[in-house]
Amino acid sequence: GRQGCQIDFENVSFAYEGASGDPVLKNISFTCLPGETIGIIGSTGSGKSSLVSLIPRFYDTSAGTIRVDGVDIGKLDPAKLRDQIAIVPQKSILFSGTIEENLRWGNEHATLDEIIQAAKMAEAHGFITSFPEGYETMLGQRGVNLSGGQKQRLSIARALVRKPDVLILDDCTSALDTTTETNIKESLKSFASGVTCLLIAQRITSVMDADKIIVMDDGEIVGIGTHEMLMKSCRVYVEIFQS
Ligand code: DGT
Repeated sequence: GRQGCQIDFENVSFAYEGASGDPVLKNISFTCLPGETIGIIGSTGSGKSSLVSLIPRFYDTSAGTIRVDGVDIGKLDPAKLRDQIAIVPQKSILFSGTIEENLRWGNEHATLDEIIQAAKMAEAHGFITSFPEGYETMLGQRGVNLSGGQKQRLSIARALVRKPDVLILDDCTSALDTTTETNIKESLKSFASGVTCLLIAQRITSVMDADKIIVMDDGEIVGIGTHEMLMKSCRVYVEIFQS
């Protein structure tokens, strides 16, 4: 098993190349301890996806420093860094091929047992085995039609197959009912005890039991704390809660 990483953002700012106007992220500082689950919440366009995309260096910061286990990520080998980090994107990317092939993508050495275990944690094993061909079922143009929620569960399973040190879920439970979402989070707790988890969400209920929650507004952090703390002290958080 892998160990979770510590992630530190120190005064990080970021602007997309060629974009005019205000940077997308302004002076972001926070620490995520190994094994912690951090929720990230904020209105659309507030910078949540941009923030997490800096961790595997999909983009480089304009100012400030990001450290993984104390080391400036600018000094790490990007391939090694990306091997430690799994991001489940907002929009699932599945390819034409079997379910098993799709789940193995990113960890060619995974055994079928490991794939099944990951699919169980992601609440996907049940619907997969309901197909006559099970894990051999073809996806894609000539394959089965999956619902949005089923695609999301396959994407989460694929990330778990990689056994990452850092697991980032970018708003990828939006198409799931709350029971399925809760079940997945429960399994993640056992799998991911030790795994550092960043969880972007629209709904407060998706993040309220995180170790801490980061509240983003217009590229800035306007609150960090537990649900209880933020309900008392963060206007933006309370507004999201009430909406
Ligand atoms: P969401 O996913 O709608 O909840 O929004 P966030 O909070 O994840 O925001 P994000 O990081 O996707 O976008 C923040 C700002 O950055 C927003 O004004 C759109 C802009 N932006 C996002 N991706 C790109 C990109 O690839 N290129 C440029 N130039 N701008 C981008």
